[in-house]
Amino acid sequence: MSASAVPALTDEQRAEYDRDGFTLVDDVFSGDECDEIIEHHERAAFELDLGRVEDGQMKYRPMMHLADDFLAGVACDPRWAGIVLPIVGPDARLYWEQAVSKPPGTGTELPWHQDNGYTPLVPEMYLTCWLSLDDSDESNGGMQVIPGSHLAGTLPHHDDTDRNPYFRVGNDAGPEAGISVSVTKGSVLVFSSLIMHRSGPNTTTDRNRRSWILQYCPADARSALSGRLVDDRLRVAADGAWLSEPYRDRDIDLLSMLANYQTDNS
Ligand SMILES: O=C(O)CCC(=O)C(=O)O
Repeated sequence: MSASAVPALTDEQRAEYDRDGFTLVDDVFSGDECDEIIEHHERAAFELDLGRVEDGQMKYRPMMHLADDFLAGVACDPRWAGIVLPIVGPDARLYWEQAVSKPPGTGTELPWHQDNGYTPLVPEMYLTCWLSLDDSDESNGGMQVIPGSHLAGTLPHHDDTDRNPYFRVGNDAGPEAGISVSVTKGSVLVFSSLIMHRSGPNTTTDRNRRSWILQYCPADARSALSGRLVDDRLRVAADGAWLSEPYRDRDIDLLSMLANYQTDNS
């Protein structure tokens, strides 16, 4: 995948991110690039169907870059530099990535939560880049956010055992507590790990809603649960430079990675 430069966040986008906890960056990847990414997602060896069967389940695929060099390349593409460096700082890692697919008719909703309520770090503020692989809006299960909710810090999350043990809930309010953000194919909703967000059902009969969620954290971030450095994650930036050859400081620790996929604040 050849890199075409994406300008750094504008002053306006940066101010919006600080104030509201999110901003939108249009056209980071082309439609063809998104289709290629989708093809690779669909080859993932590991996937989960989340939600109740009777509601229509969504597909969830975590950490595919560990087994797919193409996806690792996209996750570390220099186009992320202009988004990641101004917010995360000069030394950054790819902390987590996952794909969520909601085909037409998927009734399963992802409840209000903060990303740091699922994959907690110290510092608690890191960056999520939600790449839309289809045009997404409220009708096909697009993203909703509560502007400014990142300012409250990490809130307690509880399991949503009625609907699915994998879901954790940080706010029991209804969808009307937030706003819907439409994101075109190839554009990126950039948001804080502390913003409360959710996604609703795909009520359409003919529009897929697929996303790839990539999270970047400071290079010296630690697991909030073990206290251990997450230096087994790919280092993508050092001293303000985006690295052409990302590296890990130690081998990926899959057990501790999975152990961190929960919170101790329920
Ligand atoms: O893509 C979605 O539907 C929601 C993703 C999300 O909320 C998350 O990854 O934290």
